[in-house]
Amino acid sequence: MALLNILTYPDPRLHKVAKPVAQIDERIRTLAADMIETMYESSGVGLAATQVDVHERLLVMDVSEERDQPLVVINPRVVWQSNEVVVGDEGCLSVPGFSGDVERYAQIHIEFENERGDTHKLEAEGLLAVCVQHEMDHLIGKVYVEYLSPLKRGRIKTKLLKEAKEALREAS
Ligand code: GNR
Ligand code: NI
Repeated sequence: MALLNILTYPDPRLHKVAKPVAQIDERIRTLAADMIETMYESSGVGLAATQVDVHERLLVMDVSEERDQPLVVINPRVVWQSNEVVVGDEGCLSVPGFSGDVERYAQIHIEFENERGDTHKLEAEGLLAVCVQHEMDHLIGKVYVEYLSPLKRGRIKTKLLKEAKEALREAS
């Protein structure tokens, strides 16, 4: 098991489009286990491979209170989404210290493979539905800040760039 480095916005690698996972093998199972460990360590409810600089269609989630129900989602496809939408305040491990309102489908059904290669269907609502959409956005290179106003996004970008520069200066 290993903790992985999470990319921080506005890192350009967060905008890369992930390719399908071609083969569900030990490399993918190890990556998924490391992503789950990293997600728990960071107190996140989800983590997409894009955020750890792996550009393959893989994400992990756990919205349970007890943090004991990790889900590994490989090659997800949306099979149904509700007409109903919800607006909620979202955060992202790649955008530390900020949050903002985003509109999402209230319910969404996806199909995917798990780490053993079995096909599953997930019918999600509530936080799980929001999280699925947030993570699937990461896989197409989209970060939630792109849904915010240019003014708010600009402020976030400037502050995070400044923090990254300060961290570099302190490290030297
Ligand atoms: O931990 C997370 N919390 C969260 C809260 C509201 C909407 C989406 C999320 S996902 C986020 C973890 C993360 O950045 N996943 O990509
Ligand atoms: Ni995120």
